[in-house]
Amino acid sequence: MFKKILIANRGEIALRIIRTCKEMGIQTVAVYSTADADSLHVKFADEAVCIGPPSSSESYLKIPHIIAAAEITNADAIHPGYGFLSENAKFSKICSDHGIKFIGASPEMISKMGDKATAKETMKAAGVPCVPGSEGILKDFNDCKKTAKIVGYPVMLKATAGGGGRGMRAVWSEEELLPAWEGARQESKAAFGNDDMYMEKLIEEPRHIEIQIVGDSSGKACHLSERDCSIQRRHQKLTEEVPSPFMTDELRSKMGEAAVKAAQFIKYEGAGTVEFLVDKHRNFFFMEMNTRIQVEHPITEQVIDFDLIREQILVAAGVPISGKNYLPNLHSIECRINAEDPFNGFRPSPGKITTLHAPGGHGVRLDTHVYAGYTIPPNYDSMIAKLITTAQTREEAINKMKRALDEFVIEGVKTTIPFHRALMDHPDYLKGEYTTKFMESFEMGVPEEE
Ligand code: MV4
Repeated sequence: MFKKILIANRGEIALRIIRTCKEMGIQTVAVYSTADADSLHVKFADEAVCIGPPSSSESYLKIPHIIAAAEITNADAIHPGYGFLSENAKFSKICSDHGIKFIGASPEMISKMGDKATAKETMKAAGVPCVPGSEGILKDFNDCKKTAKIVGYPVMLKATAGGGGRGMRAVWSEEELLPAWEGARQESKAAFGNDDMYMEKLIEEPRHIEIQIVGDSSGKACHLSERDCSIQRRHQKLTEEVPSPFMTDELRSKMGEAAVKAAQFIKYEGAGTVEFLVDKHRNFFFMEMNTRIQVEHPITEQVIDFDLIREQILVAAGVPISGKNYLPNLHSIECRINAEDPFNGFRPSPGKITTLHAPGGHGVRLDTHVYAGYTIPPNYDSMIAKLITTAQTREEAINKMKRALDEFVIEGVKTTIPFHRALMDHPDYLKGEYTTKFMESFEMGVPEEE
């Protein structure tokens, strides 16, 4: 087992990893930028190394600084968390070249699943349902036009180096195809240095339902049920829940089986997530595979009483998994609390937190790194807390979330707490009737008097 793990991340996920390491008796090393000198992950770790100035590119993304921190502290493993270098094949390779265990996927796996057209062709070969579309990358515009005719409009053009909605265009008719093709390729070239595109039939008003999987070095894999992540704004998840209100036992078993088949086919090691699009007829289609721990992992942990970070560490240390699948027997909801103003286009609202009262009580979990007196730096992602409630039924979990949000006091900065509180009163949300289109029609009321 590892003696010392360096956490190459910040904020709530760094704290989350440090907590599990402490419970496992593993020493921890935090890395931090000068903007995070007062951050809790620095205070909670056994050791801490400053790796650079506030900008991510000069600190949390600076591979030589992170490797140097691991070497001077003699860490034998690195946990990348999510975001930053968590799905960077070069970083995974450099870790193994330095004899440091990367607690995540191999460089080959990251590259394979990171190339979306390759990931899809791999899943097709594994027998996982995929959206009808092009055979891999489109050769040129003629191929694009021909393929669209065969697939039939509307179609979705996607950048193979993209993901998370970047470099993607919905095309409803042939007239729109050329500008969409050129626009998507320019965007993808600029963002990823790669303008290869593939095409899919557009699935209208889909739900985003993902399956958590774990695989080990012996080739065993299992699933830990689904998470419904359909409520997103500009491809940013806002709230997630398990079980999905759209799920049936039959659909869960089919999606779980497909996800495990995918993991076994690619010999996936570690924790991963297979994302699916689900249409209104409950047909499901492979969308993307993520080779990292995800922000929303706590709702899965809550319904099956599991520690996913611990699982990642054990698998990375070569400990075999049991291989049994897990079905949810509770209901859990996560609300992502961001330092943003929901009454002004969710614009970021960094600054000093002057007052903080954290919610608590039975079935309430708060994963956060912030505290009264903490100054939220403007340099990073705006998420400051994840509020998770768990209960026997969806209604009880929603009621608990309402009560917890009403208790949650943060002053000094704007937050999305009022948005989540309004969401918990929205009739369609309460009925569990929502798709990825939900936020297009969601309006915030007027703010309460200060
Ligand atoms: C789609 C789609 C409809 N049809 N593919 C968005 C980001 C990336 N995960 C893929 N996405 C989509 N792919 C086909 N063939 C609709 C989306 C989509 C979406 C998917 C999941 C969650 C939110 C979304 C918001 C807009 C579009």
